[in-house]
Amino acid sequence: LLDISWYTESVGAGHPVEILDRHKLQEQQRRGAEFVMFSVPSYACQRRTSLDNRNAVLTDALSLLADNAELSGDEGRGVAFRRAAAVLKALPKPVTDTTQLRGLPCLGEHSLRVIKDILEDGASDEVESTRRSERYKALKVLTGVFGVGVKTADRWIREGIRDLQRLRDSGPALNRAQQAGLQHYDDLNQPVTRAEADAIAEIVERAVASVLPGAQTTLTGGFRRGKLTGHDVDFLITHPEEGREEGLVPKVVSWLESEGVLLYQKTARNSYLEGRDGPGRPSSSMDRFETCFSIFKLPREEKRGAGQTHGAACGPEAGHKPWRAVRVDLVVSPVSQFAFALLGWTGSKLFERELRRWARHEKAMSLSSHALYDNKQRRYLRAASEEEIFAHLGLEFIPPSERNA
Ligand code: DCT
Ligand code: MG
Repeated sequence: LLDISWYTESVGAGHPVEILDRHKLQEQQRRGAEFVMFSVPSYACQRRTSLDNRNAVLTDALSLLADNAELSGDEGRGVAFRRAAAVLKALPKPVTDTTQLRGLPCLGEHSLRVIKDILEDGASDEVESTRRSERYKALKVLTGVFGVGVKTADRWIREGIRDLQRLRDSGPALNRAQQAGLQHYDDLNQPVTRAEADAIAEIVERAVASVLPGAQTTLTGGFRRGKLTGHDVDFLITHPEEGREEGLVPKVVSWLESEGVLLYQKTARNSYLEGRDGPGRPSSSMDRFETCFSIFKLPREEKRGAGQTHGAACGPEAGHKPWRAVRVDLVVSPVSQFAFALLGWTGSKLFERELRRWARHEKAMSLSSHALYDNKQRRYLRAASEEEIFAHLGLEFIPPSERNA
């Protein structure tokens, strides 16, 4: 018997429950099988979730149902499936029997049924029929176009547009982002590798260093969590002197454009100085940083290293163009907000959501990518590092590589 009372010493309001199912245990022990009971705290930000997922078959299935719920506009159900998947991602061993899951948080009836079906039958009918459904497939393809959200995809489907060929042929009005998304569809749906992320980082660092010496560029998003691939590359840029970072994005964009690096870009000015609600409580969940959402033209590996960024210089060879399109997000933060921005942009998305939920419900605080506000003390809590933010929140520090919830 391996009793993993995992994380029971964890801080805060996690309520680990350990239930021993004696009959099951005895039976399993008689058969010589290893039977493990699991126990985890309820918020993902109280747990360590590495990339070493022992329950990928189950979490893939639940993630597909989460995707489907989100694509159907049901965010609540989507989050429920994501939370369930995140609990399984945090388990140190593969689940072999649903009785091992008794007492675990966030596993609703629906998720448990799916898990049970997969453990007992090898597959869940619901998951497989969703995977095969025409509507799900069409929504996946259409929202796979950069710039296309669920509402647009849904409207197109109602107009009879279900695939890229129809989208190209029937020619509905596309905005600039969607045009670029359609044009570079294949590239943008091919995972970005760590080597490509590093090559992009080099370009971004050169751009930033030449327009604002002393500015610092940090790789964030999934790559900061140690992922080997991503759907884009995320950067956070700051300068040690408050205010010097202002207006940096347009300068970086000009530099990148003059080097022929950009296939598409949309910049936004910062807006955290506007409004009367203060930086900790933005009216929407959107960040208010200076940002650039872009598509880079990255020379293929064999073409890199020669300082060659004008990919057009090498003609397409037998259908193999010498560059590829990569989504890149640049975010600029004043140094006073840097720790919050870093925490907010490192993800995972669920980890971020759980941090904010923990702050609100357990600590009466409002956390954003800009600040942390204590609703009881009615003041902002400053932090110069991620560690300080976790400390303010009464949470054990979780390093980026263990925020893969
Ligand atoms: N983020 C967030 N809320 C959003 C958008 C982003 O909290 N609405 C945070 C969480 C992750 C980070 O920003 C970067 O976002 P993505 O690039 O979408 O996520 P990722 O973890 O980097 O995933 P991928 O590896 O696929 O790029
Ligand atoms: Mg990313």
